[in-house]
Amino acid sequence: MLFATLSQWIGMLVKLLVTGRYDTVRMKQDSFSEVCFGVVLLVCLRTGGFALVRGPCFSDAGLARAQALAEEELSKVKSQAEQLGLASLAPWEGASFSSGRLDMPLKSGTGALASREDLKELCEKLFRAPCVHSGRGAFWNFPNSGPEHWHRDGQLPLLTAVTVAKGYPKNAGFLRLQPFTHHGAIDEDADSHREPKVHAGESERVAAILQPGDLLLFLYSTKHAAVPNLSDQDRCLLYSVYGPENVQDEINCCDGRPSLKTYSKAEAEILLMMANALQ
Ligand SMILES: O=C(O)CCC(=O)C(=O)O
Ligand SMILES: [Fe+2]
Repeated sequence: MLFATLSQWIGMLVKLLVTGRYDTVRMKQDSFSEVCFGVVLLVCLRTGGFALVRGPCFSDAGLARAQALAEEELSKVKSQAEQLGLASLAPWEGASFSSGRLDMPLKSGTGALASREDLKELCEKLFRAPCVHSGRGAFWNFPNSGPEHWHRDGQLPLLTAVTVAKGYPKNAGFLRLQPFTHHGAIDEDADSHREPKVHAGESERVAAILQPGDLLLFLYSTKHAAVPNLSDQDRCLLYSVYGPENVQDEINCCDGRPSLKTYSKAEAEILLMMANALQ
């Protein structure tokens, strides 16, 4: 696909734009360097608010290293929860925005969670500013997680890059995204917390079902949903955030929100009492 002729590229672009099918772009491992490919990605992101690149975009070793890191951190979170007597309140973190899921930011990353020059360059074109790899982590979605939760990550000029290191069943709760809902797009006013109003002319959701090494790119302002994980596997999305040097996500990133790491035993007891009272 990378070596397609110009007319094939134009045909693909039209197909992407007209049919809203974002799953046809393919790339060679570890490289976006082809000019055309970068242009297609930019067009997808600017028009639709996201792009799904069929991989492998990361090496197997890089995926395995990142997955191992995410699993190691998850086991630390679990043992912290046990020490605080909060194990029954899975998935344990104040950082989890809806039941049965966990956004687990990481301070540093390796393999598929390390900084990538091609993603930085893509971001620089997208935001027309010098960009950095400003955050990374894992979105866990556990079996029987809570109901669909539509939202935007915010209005900051930031780009999230997501991949998976393992093959999961289709019903493992992959992200849904609503095209044309990002900042400046036709449906930028679409209600962040409601499902797409298709009868009112808004676009239908697109399921980002990822195979190992695929790459999903989406803007912070693109409306998307966490959905229930109906499989029996812990679904782990490995993510990185890229954006202009001076733009930091204070709310979602490492130090800016409640975490088990900051709870004292006494606070944990209060939390447990409150949770039990709510049940
Ligand atoms: O885990 C998911 O499926 C979605 C996570 C998400 O969108 C978020 O934490 O903002
Ligand atoms: Fe989100």
